[in-house]
Amino acid sequence: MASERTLSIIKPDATERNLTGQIIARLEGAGLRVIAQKRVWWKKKDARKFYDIHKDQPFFKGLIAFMTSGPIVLQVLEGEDAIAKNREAMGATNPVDAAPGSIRKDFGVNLQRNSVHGSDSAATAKREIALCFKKSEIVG
Ligand code: IDP
Ligand code: MG
Repeated sequence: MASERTLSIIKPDATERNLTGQIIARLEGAGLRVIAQKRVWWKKKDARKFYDIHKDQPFFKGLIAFMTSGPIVLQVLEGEDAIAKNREAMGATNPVDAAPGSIRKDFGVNLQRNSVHGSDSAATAKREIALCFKKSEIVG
């Protein structure tokens, strides 16, 4: 598997509890390199655009409220098989189902407040990176 890039987000529940550094350490420990990073506070329109794929889900409104409730850290991660590696480091969507030692198991609060986002496919990663970063902000 060649080197890949993926979009990662440290969500408001994690920035609020000052877990940014601990989460970055987990990602680096999993073999991922942070090649772009910025802390932002999304407006509703930013969150709605990013999560457009979920717009018809019953949890959409709550997700948008949560993702705009505080600062988040957007990152581009690079590495061999980065998309799958990141998803593995994150753990399952619901922290109660996440594997021991995963970020969501150790830091997630509940199904919504699950500390991190990671792109789920190459196509999604491309779209999400382009939405969140200018090319000049990514230094690989
Ligand atoms: P993922 O983040 O593991 O890819 P998705 O199904 O893409 O999971 O859902 C996006 C985000 O929406 C989740 O990470 C979580 O924050 C939230 N979410 C997903 N399903 C539910 C739900 O049933 N209730 C509340 N929030 C949910
Ligand atoms: Mg997803």
